[in-house]
Amino acid sequence: MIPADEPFLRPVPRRRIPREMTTAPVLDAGEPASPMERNYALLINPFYPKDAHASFGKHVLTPTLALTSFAATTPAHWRVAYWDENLLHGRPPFRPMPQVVGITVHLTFARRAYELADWYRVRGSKVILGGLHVLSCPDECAPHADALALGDGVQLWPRILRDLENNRLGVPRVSPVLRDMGVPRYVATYENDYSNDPPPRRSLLPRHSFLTTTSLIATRGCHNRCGFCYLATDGLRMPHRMRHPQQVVEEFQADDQPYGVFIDNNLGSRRDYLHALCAALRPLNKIWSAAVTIDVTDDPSLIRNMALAGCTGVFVGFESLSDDNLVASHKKTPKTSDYARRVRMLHDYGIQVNGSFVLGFDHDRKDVFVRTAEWIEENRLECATFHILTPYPATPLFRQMEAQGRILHRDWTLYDTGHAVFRPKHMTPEELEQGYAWIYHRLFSHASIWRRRPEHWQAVPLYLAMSYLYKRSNRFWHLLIKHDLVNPVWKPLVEMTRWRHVHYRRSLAQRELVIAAPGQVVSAGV
Ligand code: B12
Ligand code: SF4
Repeated sequence: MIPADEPFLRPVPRRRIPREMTTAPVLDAGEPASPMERNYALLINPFYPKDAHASFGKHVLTPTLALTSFAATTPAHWRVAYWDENLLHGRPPFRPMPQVVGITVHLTFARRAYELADWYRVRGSKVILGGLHVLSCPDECAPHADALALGDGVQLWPRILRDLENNRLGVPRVSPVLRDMGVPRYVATYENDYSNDPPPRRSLLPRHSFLTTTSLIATRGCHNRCGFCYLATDGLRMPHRMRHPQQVVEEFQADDQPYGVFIDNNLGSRRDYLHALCAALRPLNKIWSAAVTIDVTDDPSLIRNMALAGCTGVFVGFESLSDDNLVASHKKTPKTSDYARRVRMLHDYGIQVNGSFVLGFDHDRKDVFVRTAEWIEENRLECATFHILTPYPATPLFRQMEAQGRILHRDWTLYDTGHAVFRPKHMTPEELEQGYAWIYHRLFSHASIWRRRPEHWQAVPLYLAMSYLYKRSNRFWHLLIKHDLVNPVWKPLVEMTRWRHVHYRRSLAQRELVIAAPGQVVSAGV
């Protein structure tokens, strides 16, 4: 038993964090413009500061598909380059100057996106901003862009490039465009047939820099509508849409990596689809992980099929262990008293569980941190991810908090789920942050890692290797990222995991219910 007030007894020791993980590379204001290359597009994923409490590994586990998805629609006569500032290779290139710079914007790195946009615009490049934050706060983004992309970039990017080439950026006759404050806004919803989209252009990603370049997305949308989720953002219409399982298989094969990560909001949103996808993935003999809601365990045959198809881990948004919190946030989910049984079912099929928990809901009191940590340890969750409740702008949660006068500020940089940006009901913002720091500290401690070891001793050594690499090696991660060694260092472990899993699947195919877990190395997701 952990004493209920432990999180508040003494502050968690501050972790040393390399400057490169907290501070964006400098953009030299005195740098003159280089000559411009026509038909050259540079796509940028801006820098964001890393949270020292969590693992740096997650930043190179799952490359975002924001840029590669629409890069696939670039006409052949354009050259495209990709720059992720989080790979620690310095600031994005500028010699030659790109004709167009496309930047993806999330609220946590909006400020950096604007700095980059302003820097390139002053030197003659046309800057297009797109992404979640552009959709929720277009007026804020407009002064930093030559055009905004609101919604699905796959539909908008080729139109924008065509208009740009014809010097007609934002001329309504050519594209469905809204003009406002002088900045054209290109608008597209996500209601189209997703299976018509081309595969993302993963070849743009530096292969050595990521644990795997195979981020996959099979479906869009989610059957839930949780009030705190970005899917509840005003203006975001994302009905559930699927790619054909065969398309997913082809993408997985084409990228030629042993491990894939599904970044779908909820791969289990439609169970019949997930059954079909598993049947298609099974012959590949690859391994993968995905985010699902815990109700996938309503259907044990689905869990079995996931395991047979190579699923080694799931990222489950439990969000809270309080039914009251879940009801208040409109999450359709089984009773929390049944979570433990459901976790066990996943474990019985050799599937690791990375639980995601939101802290600071209105029914959370100061004991939430200890209760959550104890539950995670009791149920041996291999991994857990914590988020301070964050009211994203333009969501029902934001409006509610604003109406109640509980929003503390609008410094989006701190809307990173590691800071309290609102006044919680039953504790102070400082206590919420202290509890958040404590729970990560607790879950990354030697004692907690040991407590959560798998029940089957054969799986323990690999579990420990994975846990120590992922959770206790931030200094090591920093060097791996900086020196492009992430993939070479992890590849043998990933291959070993895949090899073990293929053997495990063969024995599972013979049995109805599994007793022994195979002991994976690869963590279950972000
Ligand atoms: C992969 C991922 C990550 C990766 C990579 C992040 C990165 N920026 O490099 C990792 C694991 C590191 C990560 C970390 C975090 N993430 Co994250 N992540 C995702 C995830 C699962 C997939 C993103 C993706 O590829 N989507 C698919 C692409 C195709 O969609 P898209 O980005 O919207 O892009 C489309 C359009 O917006 C548009 N578009 C986008 N950019 C541009 C640019 C131009 C020029 C144009 C024309 C169009 C365009 O075109 C695209 C195609 O239609 C999403 C959830 C999701 N399923 O989207 C969460 C998500 C983006 N993450 C989220 C959060 C909160 C975080 C963290 C803060 C969590 C944490 N506490 O650590 C951190 C911080 C990182 C950060 N500041 O970005 C939230 C963001 C909420 C919000 N309103 O901003 C999301 C939505 C998850 C959620 N359900 O809440 N994340
Ligand atoms: S279940 Fe997850 S993805 Fe779906 S709406 Fe809720 S938080 Fe968003």
